[in-house]
Amino acid sequence: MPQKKIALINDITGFGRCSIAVMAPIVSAMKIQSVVVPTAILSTHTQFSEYYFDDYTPKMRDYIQTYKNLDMEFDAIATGFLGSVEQVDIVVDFIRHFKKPGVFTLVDPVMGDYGKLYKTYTPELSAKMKNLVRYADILTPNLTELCALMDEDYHNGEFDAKALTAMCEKLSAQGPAHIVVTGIHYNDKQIMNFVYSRGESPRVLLVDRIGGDRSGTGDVISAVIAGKYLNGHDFYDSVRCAADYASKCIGYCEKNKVPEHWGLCFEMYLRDLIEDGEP
Ligand code: PXL
Repeated sequence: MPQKKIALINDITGFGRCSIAVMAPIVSAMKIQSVVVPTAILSTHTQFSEYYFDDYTPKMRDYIQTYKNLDMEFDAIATGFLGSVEQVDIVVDFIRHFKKPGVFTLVDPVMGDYGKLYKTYTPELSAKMKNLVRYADILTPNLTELCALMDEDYHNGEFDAKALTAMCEKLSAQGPAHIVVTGIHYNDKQIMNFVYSRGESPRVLLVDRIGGDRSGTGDVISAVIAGKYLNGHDFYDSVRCAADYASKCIGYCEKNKVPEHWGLCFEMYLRDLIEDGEP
């Protein structure tokens, strides 16, 4: 079987274990070839008090053009952190060009956390992100991002299953057949992932809550979902693997007192992601 390829449209951040620095090794562990399309280059992620941010927007069209000229093909496209309004148009164009039948798109609408949008998120960019939803087959928002996409108040993160289902149904009608709302604070001991697939009853996946929230968790989760789904697992199973993996990595970080902004020590468990089969 030819090796599968995934285009990762995301930022390159030097320190802090997020985006491509996390996603590329994770999908590689699952024997998938990653093709990086950078959106920005940062020295650290934006949760640090200081970071260098180089917006890659002006270079992206020329960068992508070579893939078009070379008739490059991908099996999946995963998008993450986007740094400018124009970038969303570039990403939409990329998807329209490369999303042939059978190719799936995972959109991680990286916009914010804990009820707040990131500093790089202008209202224009936030509005634009809503356009991208309709190109997604899989959407992986956290609760903050779900609320931002739906123009809903965050309500201190308190939503019941009925409200979550209603929001997912509305979003799904715009495009994505599969949605997982990640990292919902369920109680003091557990975190909930709300798994919605169109036409099916939503399912809840609870994982033990270990310590505080850690940046980069969403990137680890969306990478595992993309890889597992591309390797033929169904959506729920892909999310379950992702939640278990993230949980294990967080456990290691807590045990070793790794600062919360340093991301997840995903390197420690990469071996667990290796899929059986040749070679
Ligand atoms: O993990 C999400 C993410 C990705 N990329 C950058 C970020 C963040 C979250 O803060 O700052 C640059």
